[in-house]
Amino acid sequence: MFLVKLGGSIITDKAKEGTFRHETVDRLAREIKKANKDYILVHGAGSFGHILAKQHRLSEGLTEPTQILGFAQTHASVLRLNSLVMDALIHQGLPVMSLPPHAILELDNHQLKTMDFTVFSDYLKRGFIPVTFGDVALDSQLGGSICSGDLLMQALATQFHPEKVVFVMDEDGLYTANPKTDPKATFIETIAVKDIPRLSTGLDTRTDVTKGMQGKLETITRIAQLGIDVILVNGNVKDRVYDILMGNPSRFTQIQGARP
Ligand code: IP8
Repeated sequence: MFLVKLGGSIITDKAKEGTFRHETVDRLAREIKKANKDYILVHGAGSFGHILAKQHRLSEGLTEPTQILGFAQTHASVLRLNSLVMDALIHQGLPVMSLPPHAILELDNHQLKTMDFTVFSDYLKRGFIPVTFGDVALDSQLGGSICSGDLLMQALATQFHPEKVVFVMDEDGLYTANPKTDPKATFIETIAVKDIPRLSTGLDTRTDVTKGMQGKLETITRIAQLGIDVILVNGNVKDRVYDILMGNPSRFTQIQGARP
């Protein structure tokens, strides 16, 4: 099984609230269909989630009554994004079933407390493709907070030990420094998970309540420490996702999972 996350920066325009990247998602859905693997898919919230979540300070927990409506509005917005993604996948003939995180898990101070994994395995067994996404969720310490797609990737990788874990993003992969700000940044094709802490990426400055690239590196490290290889690929370039899924040569970063 392949665990694939379509990042929020690839399926939405992160700078413009509620802007869906139709053509890109349609093409990615075609590539996923063409590769014809077993999948669990996860997608980020992009500008359907992060702007509202930041506005209502949802990652700090629910402390004020006004946040309750903001929480519901954020959920409604990510559901709209999810339904656009589901439409694109269904249109390609992929049998996707949406599993909204807030209904199947609980957090405890931002960490996963409980999650229903059986619904994922039951759908997989019957030939479906489970799809889940960055959402708001109840949190036993904070009342409510944010459940990022990256946290879901980590939980699902731990539970299912997929053959490949793929993060589809708007960069070719990892660089020795932040390529958006440092012209001397060089591209990394392969890196062992133990060498990840030496990278300095610089923080992504766009609105991202779940810590941007720095947070992603923490997630990737935890997944690779399970002994699973993690691949980062640019979803803006045609056929890269298809090639990764097929094992064809392409441009991407592979983080080698810890070897015993
Ligand atoms: O885009 C964040 O999920 P992510 C979810 O995967 C919300 O980090 C609601 C902002």
